[in-house]
Amino acid sequence: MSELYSVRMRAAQGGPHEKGGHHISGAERIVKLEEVGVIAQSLADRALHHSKGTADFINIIVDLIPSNEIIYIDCLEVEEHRAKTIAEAHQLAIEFLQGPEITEVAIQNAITLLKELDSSIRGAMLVDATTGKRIDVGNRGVRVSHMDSFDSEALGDNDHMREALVLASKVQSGKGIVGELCWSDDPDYTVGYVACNGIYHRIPNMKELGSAIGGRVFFVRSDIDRDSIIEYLEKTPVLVQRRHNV
Ligand code: PML
Ligand code: MG
Repeated sequence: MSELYSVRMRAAQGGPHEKGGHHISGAERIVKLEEVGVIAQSLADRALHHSKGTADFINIIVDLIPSNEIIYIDCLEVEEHRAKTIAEAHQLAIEFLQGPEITEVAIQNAITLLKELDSSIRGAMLVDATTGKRIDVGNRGVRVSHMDSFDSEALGDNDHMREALVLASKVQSGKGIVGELCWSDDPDYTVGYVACNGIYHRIPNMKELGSAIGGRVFFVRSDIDRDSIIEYLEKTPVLVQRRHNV
């Protein structure tokens, strides 16, 4: 196989994120050398034509991934659900997540943390699955990165879902992570999901149409090695492989 490159984009409005800019978009791919230019262009276009506004800061990083560092993991199975209201959607999320590993208190805290964000954070919050306490340090959140799927067309033609499914599969493969809750920060996109026990539960109406407040919570065991899980999620290159029933 020819060499692979990670191409990562993050975009903000009002300057760079680290100087107070407001997060607009982030996305990434792992591609062959000859695809790098086209992919970088399409990621820049995405940041310049986004429902959250036009980015005035776009950072695109390209770097080589040594093939011996890549880990191959299975894609989660997808289950589609129906919910007519936000209350119904959140009730479903609670039912899917709750179990021996994740307490109702932790889930309620996670929902509150997501609802009470005053603007979307680019990274995900880590929450203790027993106590519900947030355990990541600072406000940046954990930025899951270095992932893609070469089966991505088979994962569907909805960009939101395809990228979320790849990310959720990487997250669930992390040692000590037992679940995830997510809804989008894109104002025109209200579908969210819950990932746990090898399943990606897609749930409509997870938030108000028009709201730009969204994000992710990862539920983790109390004895997790926080630094090494963050290192895995942010740095280890992962390719997600589709299982036959996805
Ligand atoms: C995001 O846009 O950042 C989150 C996307 C959630 C995707 C849910 C789905 O459609 O499956
Ligand atoms: Mg978004």
